[in-house]
Amino acid sequence: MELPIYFISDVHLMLTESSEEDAKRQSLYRFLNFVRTTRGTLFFVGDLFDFYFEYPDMIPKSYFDFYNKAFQLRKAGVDLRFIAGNHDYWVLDFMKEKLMSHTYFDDTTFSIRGKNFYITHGDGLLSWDYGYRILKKIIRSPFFIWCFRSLHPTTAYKIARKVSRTENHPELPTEIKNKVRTELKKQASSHFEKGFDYMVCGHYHLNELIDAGKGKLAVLGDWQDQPSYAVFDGKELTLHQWENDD
Ligand SMILES: [Mn+2]
Repeated sequence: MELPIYFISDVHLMLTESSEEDAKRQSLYRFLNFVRTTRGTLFFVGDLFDFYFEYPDMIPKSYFDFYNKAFQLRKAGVDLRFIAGNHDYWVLDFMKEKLMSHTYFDDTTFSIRGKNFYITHGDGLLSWDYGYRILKKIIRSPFFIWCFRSLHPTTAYKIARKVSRTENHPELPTEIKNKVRTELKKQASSHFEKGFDYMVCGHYHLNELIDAGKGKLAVLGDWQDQPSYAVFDGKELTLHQWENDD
């Protein structure tokens, strides 16, 4: 794996056009241009798309400009890695082989320059999230996927637009944020006890780099209104606000 290693998550590229979406994409593409100049590796740590469900012969057209941009990066030698999130788990060969160099359907780990990384999208991690873990099993099951794939794509995407609208998700209240942070720290500490130095996760949109005992936990932000990225330069993992502190 080539350095530097970048991590972004929860971009939630939308199926529907809007001025906010356009601004977000332009900001993302400026970031991708920047990554293109440094080369290295870029991890999309889940929920890159607000909804992505690929068919054997079809891909969603709303993301055409992103595909184009990502393809340019790959051609320029950037190693693109995709961790499937709860909004974009349903990828087939277009995403896995044409666009990304690696796709992960579960948590992944790697070691580089003596540092051990634990990477996860993070959905279903919270101890009280029982209902969600059951739902996760269902919507990732081959039978559910087979049923959904049997729907006409227009119908399938109509349902998905209703279910996965992230723009309506309010920011978490401070009290819940604190509870989530404490729980994630606990999870991270147990990984650090096993010898990991860094844990990177998405999903919770906290946009924070947290010291948790022997290691550091990056809970990435989203790209709705606080674009940020984490980067490992070979020495340490840092978190940056894109176009704010760069
Ligand atoms: Mn998520």
